Amino acid sequence: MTVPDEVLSACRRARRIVVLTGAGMSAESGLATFRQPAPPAGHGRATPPREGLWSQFRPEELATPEAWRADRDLVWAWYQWRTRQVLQAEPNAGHHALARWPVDGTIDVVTQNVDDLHERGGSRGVLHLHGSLLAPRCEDCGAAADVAVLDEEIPERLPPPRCHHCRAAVRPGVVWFGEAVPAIDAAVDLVRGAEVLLVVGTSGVVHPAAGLADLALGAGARVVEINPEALEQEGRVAWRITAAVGLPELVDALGR
Ligand code: BV8
Ligand code: ZN
Repeated sequence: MTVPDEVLSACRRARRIVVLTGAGMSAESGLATFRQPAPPAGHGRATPPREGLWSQFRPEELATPEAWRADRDLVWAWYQWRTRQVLQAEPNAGHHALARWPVDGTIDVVTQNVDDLHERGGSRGVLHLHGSLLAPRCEDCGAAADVAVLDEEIPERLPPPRCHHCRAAVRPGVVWFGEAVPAIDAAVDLVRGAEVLLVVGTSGVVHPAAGLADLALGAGARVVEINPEALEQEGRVAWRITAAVGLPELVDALGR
């Protein structure tokens, strides 16, 4: 599968490129996406989907302040289980490709993901729109908390640790549904200055992140959807390929 000419020529000409990634970026590292069944065959998950209590919930039901206030032990255990999955996963060829982009100073990574695979794949200055599993913080004073993840099976309920400063509960360092997205203004500035927006592995359901592609189109940028699924989004170049196959091909072609 070769890189479509219009993708290659747009990336060759661009002075600034923003890459907006979603859960599909980490699918080939074995991490489950949000709205999809298991990753494509051959990309086995790090661990099978959780049976038992959590399988009765959709992520949107647990990833909210209401769920946290209603049952901190359930929500904390779910996030610890997800964090353990991330720590057991490795960056894939797509993460590594973005870190070796062949033209200096033209690429900024903005991710919806809460894993650290872009950083472990070598990217610097990654903008996390939805926070990070690796940055738990106090729910009251906001102090960063240093939390060791259990290295055995995570129970279905686990009381969150207490803040060293004020003794309130430590919460996951992510942005929940219904919470503001502090990094969105920085992401808007980056997208406004880009000639190309590569949208990799996102279903474009979650706002305000999903609005960045329309913002880019409105600013005259070329928007490329890198996704094995046909999303049929107006005005965008659809490159039906997975992240770990397409991004290395693009970076290799740009470097030739
Ligand atoms: C806010 C952290 C206001 C937590 C996450 C109705 C309409 C529009 C919007 C709303 C609405 N009702 C409510 C809203 C707002 C809401 C929202 O958008 N809801 C959606 C569900 C409709 N948004 C919010 O609440 C946001 N905040 O609006 O605040 C405000 C303002 C001021 C003051 C107070 C409040 C906050 C949203 C952040 C939520 N947090 N994550 C956690 O992770 O637990 S979002 C969560 O979804 C993840 O971060 C994830 O990244 C994100 C988006 O999902 P995707 O990444 O797209 O993943 P998905 O599975 O959907 O798709 C994967 C894609 O990959 C697929 O297309 C697949 O084909 C593709 N793929 C698969 N394999 C591969 C691949 N692609 C490439 N390669 C592969 N191998
Ligand atoms: Zn505190």
